[in-house]
Amino acid sequence: MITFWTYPECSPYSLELLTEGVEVAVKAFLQGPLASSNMSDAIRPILPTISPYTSATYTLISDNSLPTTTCILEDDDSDNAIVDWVLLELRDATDNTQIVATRSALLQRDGDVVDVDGKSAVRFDGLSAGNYYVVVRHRNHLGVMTAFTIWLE
Ligand SMILES: [Ca+2]
Repeated sequence: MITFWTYPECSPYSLELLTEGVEVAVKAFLQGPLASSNMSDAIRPILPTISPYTSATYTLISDNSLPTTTCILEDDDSDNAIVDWVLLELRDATDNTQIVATRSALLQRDGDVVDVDGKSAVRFDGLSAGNYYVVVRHRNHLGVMTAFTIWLE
């Protein structure tokens, strides 16, 4: 599978990787910052460039150390401005208590959960296509899990 990572606003480069993995396109809204149809990005200026989800308080299975950039966090792109970090978990299709993979990701004002480039669907490298439960967690909100498995590739 081919993955493109681009950071057009900050540092214009792209990197092509040949890796196996699955992508997750999730939409979520946090009740705290929710205002009408979008969320407030009021805390965006103070968000860290590294994930706040650490192994001290969360079960982290996959590489969780990918940082974003201050440029992405400073980008006031209306509906796509970053609201906060979230933690995505993929769980086993036959036992949803078993976490298969984790990734920190960014939440946009319009609810899109995106990768650390601020735009792309979140990618879990090294996983085979298949059915997974998808969980979205946030440090100040209750986590949510899909009611059924979702086919990811
Ligand atoms: Ca969006």
